[in-house]
Amino acid sequence: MNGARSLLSTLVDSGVDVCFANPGTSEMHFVAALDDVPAMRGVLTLFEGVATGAADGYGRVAGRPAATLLHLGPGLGNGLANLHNARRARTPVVNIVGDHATYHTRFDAPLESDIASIAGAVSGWYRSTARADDVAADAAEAVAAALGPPGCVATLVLPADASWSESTTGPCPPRPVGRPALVAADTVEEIAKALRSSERSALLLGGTALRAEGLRAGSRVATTTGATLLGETFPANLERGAGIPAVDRLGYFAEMAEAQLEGVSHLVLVDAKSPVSFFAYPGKPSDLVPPGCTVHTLARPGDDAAAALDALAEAVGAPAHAGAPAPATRPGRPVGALTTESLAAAIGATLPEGAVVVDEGNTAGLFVSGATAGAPRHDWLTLTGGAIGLGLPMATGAAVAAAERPVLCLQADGSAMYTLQALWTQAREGLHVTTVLLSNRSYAILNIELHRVGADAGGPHARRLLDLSEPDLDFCALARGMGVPAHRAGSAEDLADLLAAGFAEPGPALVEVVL
Ligand SMILES: Cc1ncc(C[n+]2csc(CCOP(=O)(O)OP(=O)(O)O)c2C)c(N)n1
Ligand SMILES: [Mg+2]
Repeated sequence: MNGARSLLSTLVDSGVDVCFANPGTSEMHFVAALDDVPAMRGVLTLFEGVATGAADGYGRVAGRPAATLLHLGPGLGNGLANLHNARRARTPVVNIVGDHATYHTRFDAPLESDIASIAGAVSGWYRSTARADDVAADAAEAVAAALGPPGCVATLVLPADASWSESTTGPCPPRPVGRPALVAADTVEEIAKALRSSERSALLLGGTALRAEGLRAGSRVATTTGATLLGETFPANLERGAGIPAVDRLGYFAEMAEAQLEGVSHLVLVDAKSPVSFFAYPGKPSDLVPPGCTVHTLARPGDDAAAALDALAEAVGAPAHAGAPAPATRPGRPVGALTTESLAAAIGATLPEGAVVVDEGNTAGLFVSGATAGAPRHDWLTLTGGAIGLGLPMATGAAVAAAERPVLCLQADGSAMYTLQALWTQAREGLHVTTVLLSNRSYAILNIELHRVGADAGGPHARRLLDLSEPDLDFCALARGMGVPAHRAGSAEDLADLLAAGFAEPGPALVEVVL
């Protein structure tokens, strides 16, 4: 058995059985070993940003890592933006980066590059394997590191000679996986005391606290104490819909978040960061904690946030059935012209039970969250790190992780063009993803930001850099060219029909909405 085969077997034994790959010469033994270890599903992506975004989506939905296979520093670099989003989401990912054979490094061949520096920007764990005999143990360690908790991107560099040389050790058994830490009782008691005071308080839930269990406990605390229940702006995987308590997510624009936090004297962080403005704006604060507000940390990343919230609910004397689950209400099927409101209603009217919603809808998707608040239970995955070009890849990975669930990808046009070739992988793998392509033919948010940062209104040269017309992108033609059936919705009722068909039929579909 060579190093590559010992690596694949170890990954599979450790629960990593999907690899989103874009290989090169240094990875050929890994590729060849896929036929020796058929339990590993290799999924070809046509750009590394698709591989890494898919691994992020997979990890967020499956709760365990997928592997990537990337080609030296340049391949890893191509995948960096979506690894950045994965790092922010604390998604478990095992990055396998092929490298030159160890003895080849000193010749400084063209693809020789500083992999460690590139990986350092996103990796919570990093190792370059020295020998074939080390590959399996390193891989088992990488999986355990990726799982955390909290999850992280673990990068294992695999030199070609470690891959092709004989492994005398063979595969390595899985490493024990860490468990979420329990929050100390006195931390809970101290926060309960603050919440029992007459001052205004808010709970800010993020990360793992945004699953149903944490939301139920958080809602019990909020309804009992009068605290406001808030969620972070860009959750990794928010569980929502009928029967699950809703959270108001903090607004993206600082003034919206400031209004939500106004007058709060106690802010309790639950696996969430203290709120800051997404960008700096001249003359505006970066720190969004109101003056005089005390920030308490109930749970940090890696802590058992749901258990901490449960303990807090008990400590404030919340009855078991306190809490405010979202009622089952959905908009009627809309008719008439397609607008940001009517497209949201079409989605709200049709979203099926158990859907995974991947939200890179940006400005045109603004109303979809509200229109789906009472839809059947679903998951909501967002752009955690603000690096656009995640939606289509993340939907791809989510659909691989949950083949039995429909995936809705809300995809803004500008962001779509970064990683459009994810559609080809969806077609090839037969993935059940329905993409709503929101074509406003603009970097609309940047037109808003242009004013907000205090830059000039923008002359024709400035506007040309924020405009996506001339030529208009034909997303139906682009999708069909990659094997994905596509239609342009002509009206709101048309969109509702196309969505219902997309959700009902297996395989990918794209619906273009021109706004
Ligand atoms: C990797 C990366 N490159 C560039 C940007 C800057 N950026 C933020 S939003 C945006 C345009 C988004 O346009 P689109 O996806 O069409 O959404 P819209 O604003 O039109 O709703 C750009 C280029 C970014 N956030 N991330
Ligand atoms: Mg746009």
